[in-house]
Amino acid sequence: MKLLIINGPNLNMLGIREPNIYGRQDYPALVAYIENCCAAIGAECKVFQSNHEGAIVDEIQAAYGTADAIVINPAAYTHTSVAILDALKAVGLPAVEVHLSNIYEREEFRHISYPSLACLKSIYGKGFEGYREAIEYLNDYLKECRK
Ligand code: CA2
Repeated sequence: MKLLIINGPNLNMLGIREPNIYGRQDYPALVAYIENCCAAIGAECKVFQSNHEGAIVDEIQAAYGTADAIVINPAAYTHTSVAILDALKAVGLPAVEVHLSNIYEREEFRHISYPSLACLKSIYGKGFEGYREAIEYLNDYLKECRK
């Protein structure tokens, strides 16, 4: 399985502030965690982070024909981006949305997720562990599809 993992704006700042919401570990620790999860199930992965909506759209489009599935934490774009939703719909790859925090227990503006409309599943409030759950879910899902 070839997985594309996308992290949106400010996730590269993890560990610097708001440890009560996002934890104490930094972004390189998240990347190492994701790579270990993928290695454990024999999956290939590319981890991409950008602070720019268009760059995220470009990366989703580039996954068409090159990746089997997408894990995405669109960060703040979750709550605003129809462009990311449309890109996910356009490529039609199985996708899972992940959030470190429980967006439904936070400010009301975080309760809306546009990309979730193109995702098989949304995982939130589980910290780094949410990425493992997403990776394993997609691995099982693709195995089922290939039967
Ligand atoms: O809980 C999540 O994973 C979020 O996607 C994180 C986003 C937030 O806008 C979403 O509503 C939920 C924020 C990304 C990281 O922001 C930081 C803020 C302060 C310090 C470090 C990172």
